[in-house]
Amino acid sequence: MNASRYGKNSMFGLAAAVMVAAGFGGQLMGRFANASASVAEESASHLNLREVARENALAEQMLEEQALQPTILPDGTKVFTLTAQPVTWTPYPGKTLTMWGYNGQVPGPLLRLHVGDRVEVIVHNHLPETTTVHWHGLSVPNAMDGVPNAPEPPIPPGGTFVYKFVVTSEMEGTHWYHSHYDDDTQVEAGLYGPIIVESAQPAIPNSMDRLLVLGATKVDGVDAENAFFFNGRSYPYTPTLVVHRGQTVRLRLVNACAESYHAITLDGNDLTLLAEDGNPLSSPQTVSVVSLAPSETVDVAFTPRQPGKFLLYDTVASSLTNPDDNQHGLGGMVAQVEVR
Ligand SMILES: [Cu+2]
Repeated sequence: MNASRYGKNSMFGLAAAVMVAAGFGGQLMGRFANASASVAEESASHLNLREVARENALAEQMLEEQALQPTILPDGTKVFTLTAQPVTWTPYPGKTLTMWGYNGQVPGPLLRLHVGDRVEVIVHNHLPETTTVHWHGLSVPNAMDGVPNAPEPPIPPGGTFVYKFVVTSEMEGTHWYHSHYDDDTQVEAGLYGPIIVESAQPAIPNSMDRLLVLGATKVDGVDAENAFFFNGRSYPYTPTLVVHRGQTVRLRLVNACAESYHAITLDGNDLTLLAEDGNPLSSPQTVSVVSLAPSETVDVAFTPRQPGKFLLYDTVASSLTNPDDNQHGLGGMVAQVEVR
């Protein structure tokens, strides 16, 4: 449990609830008490399974690029609401963490924007710490880019700030948002989410768009990132990408890890690099591995020719295990691509 890392005393109640949900409470009661403990344990694990199913569904929706719906004001302004708050999160079997997320999920919801949009993002801070939101890759006005006291003060616990900007054509492509207050700690806690600014460029024929946000956190009190996510999930909880033979997938990858580089490959398929940090390449390159520095985004395309199940994964071996998980050999940044 790394709950204390992201919270103060008020979080311990939540951490205890998490332990019960994960079955720890049942184990303790079983050791010291009576038969009713097994009932408690069973209902706790059911609760946990439901919660895992909810988290897996959120990762699937993000893979399919389902976005947060804005409220549209009479003048056309799109208003999104993000609430930063603690969230219990089970990224892989047997590991329940207290993380910090937007709107109860890690990563925060996808924001889909269009050139010309007038955007307001209402950010409520329900965390025990100050926070801000930075719009990575979007050149928004200085007062709106979420750098604490440059010039706007950060959002205190219990506070709200409304970020306002207009989407310009230079913002097209794959980007992301994240906390810009105590960045490393708050981003690793889960305060990040993807942004897609729709491109005016024509879509690839017979294609589908998919999105994977790479994330990492520290569990068990270590100093370096040691748990790795696609869309907030570690293998085997990562979502499966289903595609038909001959269909082109435009896959957007966002490296929201505060510290770690990743190098993504897909067995049985080459990847064609289309864009970096939202900027289309004038001559797309075909590679077997695509590297992402911290904060970098890339768009790649692939067109599978043979049916089967293939692994999409980070070739950095340290990202492929789950701390404390002795049952599954493979973990972390691995997802299945199923070609039908
Ligand atoms: Cu940034």
